[in-house]
Amino acid sequence: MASTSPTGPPGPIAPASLDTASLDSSAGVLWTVQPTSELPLDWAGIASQPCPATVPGEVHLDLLAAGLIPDPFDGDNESLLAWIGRTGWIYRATFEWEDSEHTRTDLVAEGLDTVATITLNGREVARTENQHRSYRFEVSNLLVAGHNELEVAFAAPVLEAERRAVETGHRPHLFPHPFNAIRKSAFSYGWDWGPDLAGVGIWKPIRLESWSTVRLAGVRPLATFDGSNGLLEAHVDLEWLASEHRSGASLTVQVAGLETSAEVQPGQTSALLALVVPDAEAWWPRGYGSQSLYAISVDLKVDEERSGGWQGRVGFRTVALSTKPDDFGSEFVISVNETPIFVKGANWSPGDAFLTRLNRSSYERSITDAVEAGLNMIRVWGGGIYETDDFYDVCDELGVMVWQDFLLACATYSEEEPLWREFEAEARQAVTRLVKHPSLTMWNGGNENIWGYVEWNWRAPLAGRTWGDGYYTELFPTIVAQLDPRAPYMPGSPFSFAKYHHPNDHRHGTVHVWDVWNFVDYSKYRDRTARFVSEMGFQGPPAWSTLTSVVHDEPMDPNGHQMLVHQKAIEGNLKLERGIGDHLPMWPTEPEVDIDDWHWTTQLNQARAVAFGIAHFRSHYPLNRGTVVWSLNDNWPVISWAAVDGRGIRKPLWYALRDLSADHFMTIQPRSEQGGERPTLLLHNDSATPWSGEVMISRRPTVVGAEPLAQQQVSFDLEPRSATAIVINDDVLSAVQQTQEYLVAREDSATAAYWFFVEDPQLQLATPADSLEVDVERTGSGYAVRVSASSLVKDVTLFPDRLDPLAGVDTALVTLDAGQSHTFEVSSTLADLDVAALAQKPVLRSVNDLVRR
Ligand code: BMA
Repeated sequence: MASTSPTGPPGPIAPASLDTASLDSSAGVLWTVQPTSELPLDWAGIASQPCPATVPGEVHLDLLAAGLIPDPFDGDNESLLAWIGRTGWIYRATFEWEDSEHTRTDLVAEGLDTVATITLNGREVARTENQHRSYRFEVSNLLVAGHNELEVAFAAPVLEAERRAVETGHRPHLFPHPFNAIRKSAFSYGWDWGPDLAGVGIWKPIRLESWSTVRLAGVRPLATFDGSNGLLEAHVDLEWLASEHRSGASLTVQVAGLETSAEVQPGQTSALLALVVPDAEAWWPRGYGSQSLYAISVDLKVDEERSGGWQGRVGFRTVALSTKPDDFGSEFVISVNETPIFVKGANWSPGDAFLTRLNRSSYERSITDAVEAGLNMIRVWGGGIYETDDFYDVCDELGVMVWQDFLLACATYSEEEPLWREFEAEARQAVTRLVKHPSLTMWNGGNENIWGYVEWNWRAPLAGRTWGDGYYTELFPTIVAQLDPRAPYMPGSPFSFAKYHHPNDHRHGTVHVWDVWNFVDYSKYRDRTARFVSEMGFQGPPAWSTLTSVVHDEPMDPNGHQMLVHQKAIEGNLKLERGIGDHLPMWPTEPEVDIDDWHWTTQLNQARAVAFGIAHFRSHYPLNRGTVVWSLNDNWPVISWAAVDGRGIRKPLWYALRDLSADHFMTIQPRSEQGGERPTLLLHNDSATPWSGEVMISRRPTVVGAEPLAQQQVSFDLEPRSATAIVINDDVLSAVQQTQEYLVAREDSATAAYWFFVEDPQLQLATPADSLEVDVERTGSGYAVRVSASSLVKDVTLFPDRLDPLAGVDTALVTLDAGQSHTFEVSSTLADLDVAALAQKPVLRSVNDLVRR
């Protein structure tokens, strides 16, 4: 059997003198996949034979492409197809090989999912057991001139996880499958938003690499910034062929037109080349400066002949994380280039249950969703994967900071072998591969594992067995300190950074706020002034067109069978209902409950709940330094916490996030004063320039009359990155009829802030027929829908996807005072969209159409 290479992943290394033969399908190699275990009777006749396969790819997608299985996302096909994860599969390919001029040939597999036995020409090459690693095996002596046969046999992923869980001893985890016993992404076994479709596949490129004498085995460029100069340290790893290293080699690094070289001795396996780039432009997160990126290349020469090369990109910047104690607890302040950043972030899980469908353009779309919502950070959550370089490239270019979890989530983990060595190997590879990305700002030990250990009754069933602490406090910090010393590391999320404090104590470090959603009303967000929220969120259904593309219950019902297949949270739809609480009229059209009202109300309530929380947290800036909402995206069509649904349609929550992330932000929040609480206007200027202006605070009638009942004009002058509170005058605050009056604060550059004295079910609102005029016009790119209000209309939102699933709209949740109007720009390529339908329910919605009087 060949041995693994001592050094890291193959990475983007494309040496000139190295012969590379891709074994991917795109290179013309024909692959098949076939079960190796007995299939359930229903499927034996259908899927037992070899089926054409795609590499990189996944077995579900191969069976789907061959027409052997239905779409796993549709209806209840998820459970129909559960046998795929209980089946072993073998991928086979034949390829032609001509003897290479080089001494050595390696088989390089960038990703195998997961427990695999690789065989070449009938002889075992290696066994692997980690989806998150890449592999290199010498196969020089196994290859033959002419016809070669390569096989990769995968163990059934569900059975293999179960078998390993028994072997390692019971380790508590959330959700049914013991994903914590195997190094395969946790979400693939199903999550509270994701389907249980664990499969297998050669999920990343696979190839043969032939080389002689010496090989560039890894390049780890560490780039920092000293205030004016860029500092580059290129750590280079080399692999030598023992028989051939009689002469040395030379290495050259180039960046920004500068160059440095070093001679390396025969057999020398590492080298460090450093360069200073004078007056470099720093890389900044968006909103703080530009995203300057510098091309870097590394060349390896032996006897004056180029023998290898590496190209990449770096950005010069520093990152620091302060968790120092203060009068309120422990702060959590991230600084880039010594500038504290206010974080407006979203959690990220893989964008498709089938990872190999993701590519640079799908990443661009999703990260653009974050950027256009005004976000500046994405947290790559520990139940997913280390994303491809495309993902981090896009973040580098768009200035989105990445908080990267190591891949552990919601579970305890064995610290014994084989897991310890697998974690070590995958973490080393991940840090080595990702270190070049300036967007990669922080490393985090894992998701909710420390919190779970402390609070979720895991200790008794663990019976003293290891639970993962060694990874968070020993292994990962050591690896980050060695390989990416310029990036902060934290042991977990949530985490308190304070001895003897509960890891989810909101006064210290990071907090995950999950009592709201699971147990209590969203008004409880105001019970804490968290220092930094790394998770909080609320569910809502996907767009109607997305939902009905996979749920075909007749009639559509929140508790229909297929609907519940697409709702994975424990008692999810009950929590949706409970979460509406007193905030919105509950199912207004009783007794004929209307699924359209359910859909609008639950989507609206999702946006409202999250907005309520984030506005509160942000109003406590600078005590609070940011919120990372759960979550940005979905991996299939599902009722979930995501702001953008599984078909890429922005839910109302997305539009709310955009308002909440604006540089100029206003909110009215209760602030205590003697004897009670007083609505107070808070302004936060999260921009690099001063914000001066005038804000008009008015008390207005909801229905009768268009004139303000009281007004207060205030001038303000806010420094960059600063906040202020404006006391609202008594006469403005004192509503005569709380059910018929409200406050609104308006300023030219900010979204208006509102204060209602009662919840919507008590609020007097005119019906849309009595309050809203709608005009629709065809435009070059679709339709303009102009709405004009004659009295208060709350949260006007358009759902053009109901008429054209590919349609989009620029704005949502627009509240209009009497006399105001707004134009929605609908993008649609359909020339014959039903224009009348655009102007009414269920496409055009508002709170007013939920209130019946
Ligand atoms: C947290 C996350 C995820 C989960 C979410 C919603 O626990 O870390 O595991 O999907 O809450 O329940």
